[in-house]
Amino acid sequence: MKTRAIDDSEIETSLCSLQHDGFCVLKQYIDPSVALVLAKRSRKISDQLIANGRKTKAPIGMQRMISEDRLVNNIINYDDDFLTLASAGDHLKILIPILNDPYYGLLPEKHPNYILGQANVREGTSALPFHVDTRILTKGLECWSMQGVLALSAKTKQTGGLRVRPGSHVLGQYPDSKKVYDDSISVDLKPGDFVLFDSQLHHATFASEVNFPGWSFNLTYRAWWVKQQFDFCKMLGAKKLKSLTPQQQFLLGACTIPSSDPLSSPSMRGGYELLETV
Ligand SMILES: O=C(O)CCC(=O)C(=O)O
Ligand SMILES: [Fe+2]
Repeated sequence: MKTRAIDDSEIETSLCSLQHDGFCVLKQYIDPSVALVLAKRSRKISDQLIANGRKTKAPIGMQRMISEDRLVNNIINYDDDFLTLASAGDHLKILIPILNDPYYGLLPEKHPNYILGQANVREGTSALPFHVDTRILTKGLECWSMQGVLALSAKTKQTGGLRVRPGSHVLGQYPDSKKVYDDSISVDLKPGDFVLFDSQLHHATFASEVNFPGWSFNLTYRAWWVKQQFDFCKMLGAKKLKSLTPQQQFLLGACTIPSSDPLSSPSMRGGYELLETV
């Protein structure tokens, strides 16, 4: 799965946008034609799961309203291209200064020490009201959770695209989900474009006005010490895990699994040498 290289100067400008606006857009991070293939594949995987009676369980709370949309949680479990996209590629470099624990200490320098929280595909049928995706909010630039939306189809106002309130990531406030904010803007994405944003950025989605709403690959990355929403290592199994690079395995949580051994060290973190035993 080929992603575009992101050089140091683009990392710098992306970090500036993230700091200032709470989001940045990587244009054509994957080839548009590849994105469209992945959109088709998402639809097919969703169809197959539904046909086999394996519908994703709905989220609890406000996000329940998207449970009727076509979505596949943990698409990385069904398709290796999505697994590679979630766990490798230069977008991970942009997140290092934001999500890395500077005191982790057990990995080579400049390797990510944050982990994957979620990796889902969704067809943007219904509108999501303004919300944030963290349970606690920090004021200012402090950030422990980042998200990515990789457009597999065009994502616009018409196709159920994303809207954000630039700068709202520093407010340390929850948005009012009943409000449509005047300072919000639409983040129009072409197939293959990738938006990264702070999970504390006030964001929403439009309701789709067309028969074929846009698909997106929605990713969450979090600091290593945040409880993982899914046990990806168990989900994928040892054989699949071992076929991946140490960095990919780390990202899936393989070096930060809570121990069930009462005698083990309470420091939940480890280096790549732990991978021998997972
Ligand atoms: O599908 C999208 O564009 C983003 C959805 C979203 O904000 C969410 O699931 O929290
Ligand atoms: Fe969200």
